[in-house]
Amino acid sequence: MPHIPKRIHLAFWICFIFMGFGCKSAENTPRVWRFALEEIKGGVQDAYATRFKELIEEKSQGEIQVSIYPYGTLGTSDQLTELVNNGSVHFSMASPGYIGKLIPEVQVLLLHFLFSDRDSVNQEVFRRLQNLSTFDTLYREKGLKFLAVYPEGWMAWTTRNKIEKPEDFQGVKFRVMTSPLLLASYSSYGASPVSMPYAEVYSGLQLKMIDGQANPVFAIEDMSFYEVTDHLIFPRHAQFVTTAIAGEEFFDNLPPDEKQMVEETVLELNDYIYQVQQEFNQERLKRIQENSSIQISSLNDTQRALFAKRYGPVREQFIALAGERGKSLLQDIEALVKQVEQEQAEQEQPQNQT
Ligand code: 6CS
Repeated sequence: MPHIPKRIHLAFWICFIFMGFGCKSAENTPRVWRFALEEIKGGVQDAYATRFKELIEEKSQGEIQVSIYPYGTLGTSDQLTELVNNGSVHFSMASPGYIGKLIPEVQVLLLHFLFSDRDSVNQEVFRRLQNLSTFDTLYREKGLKFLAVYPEGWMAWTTRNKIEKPEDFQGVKFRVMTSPLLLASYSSYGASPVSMPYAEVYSGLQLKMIDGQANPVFAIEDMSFYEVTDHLIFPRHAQFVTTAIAGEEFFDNLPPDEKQMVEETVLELNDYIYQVQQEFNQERLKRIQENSSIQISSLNDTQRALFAKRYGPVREQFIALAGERGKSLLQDIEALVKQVEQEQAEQEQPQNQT
């Protein structure tokens, strides 16, 4: 009888026990890609990952399966990035509000009054931002593969007292994600910003440890923040932006056809997720109105201008945090927004009659 090394005996028994007492060949066993989210089930990130899963499973003809881990199952946003970096998780979302601590330049996506006030312009800007090679370089320096950048909707403030002008922020303990630029942003309005993980915001508001927070409407509904605040204000100062990432080592070791499959899939998701976030934000605003008596208001252009004026010096603070590469990323985005605004304005002009 041939000698069988102990390790192979062990492998056989593990296989026998865990695979239904019949060892499937490795070829027939689907590989699992793990995708972790910073949001709970039913949110925009979940819609993104669910469509990614459907497309990958279809394109790989079931050879690859995608398992989705919603917020709360694996850890905080910072911990998810670590898990992707060490290969325990293959994909995740990495919002600049957190990953900006690790990659300061990406905080450009948190700047207020940077994007257009027009949704059609922003949709096109985000589509083109996808091709900026700067993101790829910056993420690779941290062992991550940048896959996509997309908005999840306009940020709204939920607060105890109404805010209409920067002075109303005086003494307001305002919760932000952990990026230093967000702390600087709300300090510029006179607030007292506090960094806090997403999962603690509801109890923070309820226990009056904080007086307000900013998030897109779908998240305010998902996380029930409207239950513990009195005002929901639309300043249209910024979009909530996130990025989708993979582990660099994992991605680089994929066969070329699978790399291409991932890259094609994220491009296909661009327009899809833009529509989804618009629908989710509209639907959930209705739900909030039906289920609460929260006061809903919007800042007018004059009020927005007062906030924009106060915000001016924060751009310099961003450059101090993010250096030359951050500065040129900012200039690239500003130029892109201007260009798309101009293109769309030209398209809307009535054609000259001949
Ligand atoms: O405020 C936050 O921390 C979170 N907000 C959203 C909409 N997504 C993820 C992030 O963790």
